[in-house]
Amino acid sequence: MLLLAACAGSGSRSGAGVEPPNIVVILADDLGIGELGAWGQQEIKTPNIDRLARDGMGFTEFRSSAGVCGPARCSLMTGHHNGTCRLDDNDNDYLRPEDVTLAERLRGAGYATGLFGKWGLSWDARPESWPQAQGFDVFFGYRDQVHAHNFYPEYLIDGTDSLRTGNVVPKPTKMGAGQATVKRAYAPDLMRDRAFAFVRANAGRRFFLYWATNLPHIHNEIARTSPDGGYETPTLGAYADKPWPLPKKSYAAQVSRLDQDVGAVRALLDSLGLTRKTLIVFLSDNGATFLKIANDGQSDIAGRWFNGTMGYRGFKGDLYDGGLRVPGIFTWPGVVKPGGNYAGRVDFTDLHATLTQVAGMPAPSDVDGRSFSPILTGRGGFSLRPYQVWYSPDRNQSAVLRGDWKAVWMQDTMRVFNLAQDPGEQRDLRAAQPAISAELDSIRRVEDRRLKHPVKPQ
Ligand SMILES: [Ca+2]
Repeated sequence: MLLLAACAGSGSRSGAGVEPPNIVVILADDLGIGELGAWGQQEIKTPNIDRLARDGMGFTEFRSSAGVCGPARCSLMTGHHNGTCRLDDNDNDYLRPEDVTLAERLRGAGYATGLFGKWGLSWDARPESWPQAQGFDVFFGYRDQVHAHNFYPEYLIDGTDSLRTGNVVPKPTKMGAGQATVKRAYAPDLMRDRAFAFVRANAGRRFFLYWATNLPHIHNEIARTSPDGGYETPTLGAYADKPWPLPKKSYAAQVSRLDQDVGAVRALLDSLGLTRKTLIVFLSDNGATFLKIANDGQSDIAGRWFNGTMGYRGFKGDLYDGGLRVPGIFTWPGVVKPGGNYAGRVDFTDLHATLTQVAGMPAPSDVDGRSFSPILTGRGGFSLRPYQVWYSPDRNQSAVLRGDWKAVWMQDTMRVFNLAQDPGEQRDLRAAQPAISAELDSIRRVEDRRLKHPVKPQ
């Protein structure tokens, strides 16, 4: 890092001298950072993701841009923080033609672009917000995030059409969610097959694979009634004989299934000779879930089963770090140094600029995020954002992080924490640190004036 710091300001085209790679973004859904062996997990086995981390760089201060999936994905795609994104909460808006997505930037640089899995940034009545209108050549999966709760849906979206799966959902709820009584096809299998076909078809040119799996998300609608507690998995695998309640076994099996998919895509890239030509990014969209599972034998919060938040405060949906801290792994053999860690603070907001620059283009200046591509390539200068900011109007929360100081507003109560001394955000120092509190408050007021969806006066 000293070397990089010395180079800071020496130029923005960090990609110069490095052939732009294929880009594979694997985005897990509600996976807790503590549920990976690479972050200390002992009970769930994730050997492939752990190996991916060893072969590349793990970020120790990677955060989502939101506590829930829609605004996180919006920041990833458009490079704005979740207060200035088109969506600042799930489904409260949809992408417009004037929104420039990462897929559009990469397609402009000659990449084939494919999305497999969950989109979550459109309304069905607004085709201009669908993946094909937002930069993706190929799309297969769920356009709607509620549809993606169902791992055995009756249909998946195939381009602008739909594919019948053979599953039977007798009482479908919103957007094809509901519980299947006939389970013929597991959506993660179908999406993996299509993702791999996309890689094979584009092996001879540069491609961007956005693999936004719904693993290991819970099936919200049946979470409180189904014997499996809502985690839909075709096999319990290595966990079948564990002395755990069924939903806990099912959840572990889902995480391991995700891990197998990561191993499988690496094997595919190896077989095609693309390993050194491909950057793999592994992320989760938000922290471990807050849901209590009725049939877990103890009715505990699922995100606690495997210490999914690693002791950070809160869960998915919160702007405390339990909702925001996610794994960030960047692996590009021959370019990204293996086994490295990076402790700088970045979040999903920075991915659009970073991956645009990795693809050989100048980092865009019309976004909130900053490129950290030089951290990956070791070339060029960079500077991180001076502060990070989060909003969640649905939950009446916001947060600002600057240096080691983080302010969290919940229901208009401001609390201030020093993350270096108190990573669990337990000791409110607002009264003890009036100058710092005032500075954080002034940052939020500046960002309040930029909000895409201004907060209504109370
Ligand atoms: Ca999620």
